[in-house]
Amino acid sequence: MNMALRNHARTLATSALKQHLSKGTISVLSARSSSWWSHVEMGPPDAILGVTEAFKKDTNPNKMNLGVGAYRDDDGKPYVLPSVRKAEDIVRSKNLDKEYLGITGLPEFHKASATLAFGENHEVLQSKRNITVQGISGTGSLRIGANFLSKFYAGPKDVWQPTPTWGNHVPITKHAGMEVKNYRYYDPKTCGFDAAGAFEDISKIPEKSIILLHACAHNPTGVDPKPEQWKEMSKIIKSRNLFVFFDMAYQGFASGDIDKDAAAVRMFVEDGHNIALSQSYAKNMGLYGERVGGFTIVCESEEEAKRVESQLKIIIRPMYSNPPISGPRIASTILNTPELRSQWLTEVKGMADRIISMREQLVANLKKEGSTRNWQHIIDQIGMFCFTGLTPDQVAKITKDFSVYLTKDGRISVAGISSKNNAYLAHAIHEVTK
Ligand code: PGU
Repeated sequence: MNMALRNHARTLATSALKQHLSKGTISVLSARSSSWWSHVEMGPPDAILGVTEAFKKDTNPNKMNLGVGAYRDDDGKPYVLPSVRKAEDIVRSKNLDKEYLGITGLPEFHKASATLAFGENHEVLQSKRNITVQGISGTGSLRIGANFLSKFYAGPKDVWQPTPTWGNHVPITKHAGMEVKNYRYYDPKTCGFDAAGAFEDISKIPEKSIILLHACAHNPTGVDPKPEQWKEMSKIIKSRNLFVFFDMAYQGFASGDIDKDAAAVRMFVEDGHNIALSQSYAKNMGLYGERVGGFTIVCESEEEAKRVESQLKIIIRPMYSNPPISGPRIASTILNTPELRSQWLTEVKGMADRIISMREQLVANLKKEGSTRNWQHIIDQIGMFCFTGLTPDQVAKITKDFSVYLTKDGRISVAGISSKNNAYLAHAIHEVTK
């Protein structure tokens, strides 16, 4: 309804109301005619998912969506892993029912997910001091964790997050009733990890606060600490007695090796941190829309884990009662069937390798375009994303002139590039940066 029409309707409604008032016949109906939601303002589009909405409207045949972190094959098509297809066939052949799961999800998924994170026969698993519940992918798992911490954490309820971090970390934390604080992480001068800045900031975080760490393939920067830098962080974090919450949304995507990518998580547990951990199977199994994830708390003992579990159930029950059943059946079939598991590992490596080769090609193509800028960070950064260093103006220009869509912070999802449009992207980047 346009403004004039709306005003006219309002005038009519007001005069009708006046008539009713004068006749003393005011009815419930006229009270209903005013809107409940007139005060609701139009919100901004989501910083990441909003890019896809804009992309879909573009009619340029050369358009590229490098906004959302979703893997594409070399034809630019969404990729369903063959191991996932096989697992689906196995699940279907069992003719299982679709009864509700328990509040914490599928039991065989819990163990498989925790084993993927910590490694086979890990002490934590053997002493049963972890509680792992199924979450609605990474986001839902983070949210379970945030709600639990908000309710039970005894220290300061500030969650210290890297600058920058995945955009959704902020509202997840705030909606759970906690505050966000930041520590230095990324150095725009080197397009790399600001180790000195991070160490200094972390060493000043008030004792017993909560710190959020990206386990691998940091989003949005693609910059991870080296093993010795992780070790130093673990030491500083221990000395401040901070509670560590790991977000592991890309296990396997950084190096192509699930064990290597879990090294930081395992090192922290080894160093005596009783961590919280969120896992997502969106990327490494390509189960995006199936919403498969896990949330774990490593406790002091089995008995403590039982108590924590009871409270996690109380948190989950009024949110969504119990989680979906199809996705975790697929994931646990892959993880618990040796041949399928090794097929999956090969496929994960294939995805990671294709991303790495897109990085190398992009840098080579930028050189071919005649760009004299230093693009080495495109190769050095890892995982799904590259923090290009494009300014917001350059991002606006590349989208307007070339229909290349990315987030305003200059992040590109390298997984969205193919060998067919790599040169086109290099050309576009060169045109807006030369
Ligand atoms: N944690 C991090 C660090 C992430 O990057 C993402 C996804 C998630 C958690 C949650 O993913 P789930 O799908 O809930 O498992 N980030 C992607 C996907 C789009 C989005 O923002 O949700 C991204 O493009 O940043």
